Amino acid sequence: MQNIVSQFAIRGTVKEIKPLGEGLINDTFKVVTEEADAPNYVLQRVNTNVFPDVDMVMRNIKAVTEHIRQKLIDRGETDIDRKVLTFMPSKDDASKLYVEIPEGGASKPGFWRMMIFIPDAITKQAVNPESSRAAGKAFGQFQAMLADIPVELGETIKDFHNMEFRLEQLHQAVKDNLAGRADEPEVKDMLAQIEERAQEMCKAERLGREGKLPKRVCHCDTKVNNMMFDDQDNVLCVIDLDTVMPNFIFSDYGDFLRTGANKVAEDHPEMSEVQFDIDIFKAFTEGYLESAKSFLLSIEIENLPYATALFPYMQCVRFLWDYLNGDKYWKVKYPNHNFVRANNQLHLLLSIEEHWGEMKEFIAAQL
Ligand code: GN1
Ligand code: MG
Repeated sequence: MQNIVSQFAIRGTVKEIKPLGEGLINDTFKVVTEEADAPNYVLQRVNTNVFPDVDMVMRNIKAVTEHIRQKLIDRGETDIDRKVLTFMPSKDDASKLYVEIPEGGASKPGFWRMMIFIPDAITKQAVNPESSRAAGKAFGQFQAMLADIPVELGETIKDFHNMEFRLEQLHQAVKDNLAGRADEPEVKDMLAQIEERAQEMCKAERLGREGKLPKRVCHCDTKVNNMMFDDQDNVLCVIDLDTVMPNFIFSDYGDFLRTGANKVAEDHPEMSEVQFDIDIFKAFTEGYLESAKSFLLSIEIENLPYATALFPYMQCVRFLWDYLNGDKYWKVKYPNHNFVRANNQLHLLLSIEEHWGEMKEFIAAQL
């Protein structure tokens, strides 16, 4: 790994390289440097099964981080290296933010990148109403800052949050039945619950086709733990930028609530404890609308309760798809881990459905 690091234009001498974080997709390490005045770094191997076009991913990230950096400078912000990610260029080509390393026996090389490690910052697995409000504001600002990005971003995972496509994938997985799990009674029950809601949940794609709903630059993975906070609970920046791409704004709003407003973790196995936290919903919505109201259309705002339901639904479909395919996409810790995750998301959806009226009223009152 020393050798990989040496291919980037970084400052300082490497003292130590150790695993970092709990990402389910990429492999992540912390690179500690000797010198007190040199930053530490994050080193990451990009999962090319999930992100086949690393060059596109890194071009998107370059455009996004440079655009945000310029906005922060224009606003007179200080401490900018903690407020936007800084990716390190390759030594061979300063315009390239990754290196390719041949891997013994593999047909494709490994793709690696490095970024500055943000000091004195934490990620959270759970939020309280106050940090949710801050997160809502930050994701709204993230979208607002990127509204005038001058380049068209690529779709790094095709049809990533396309509900119609995710349902087709699930139907295919049921047919293929690769892991022999499609006939389990719990799976059949879950499939029935999914089908009942399929039409309603594909509303965004329909509105998009009718030209009523725009795509905007979104983060598309706004889980609670993809945001860094300082020790005062202020949001520093948004991380995990691989999925930044044009999408319906429901993606960022809905995926945050899917994780932040679940009273337990997304793989918590005790279903009676999976509950939607309406206080988190309210705080996050207030923060989000505060920074996003100025550019959102009323059709986007009206459908925020739909977005809240959509993401647990979509994640249920995706986890079940992976379970049926034999756990090829997400790392699992035990054999039915993906089924537990899917069931957890379904229970979150059921709890959200009980709050439908309250969510609608709350949003109407913000306008
Ligand atoms: C993945 O990479 P990570 O762990 O932040 C996934 C998200 C899912 C999430 C579920 C590229 O996110 O879409 O919501 O797992 N990212 C990708 O935990 O598939
Ligand atoms: Mg993450």
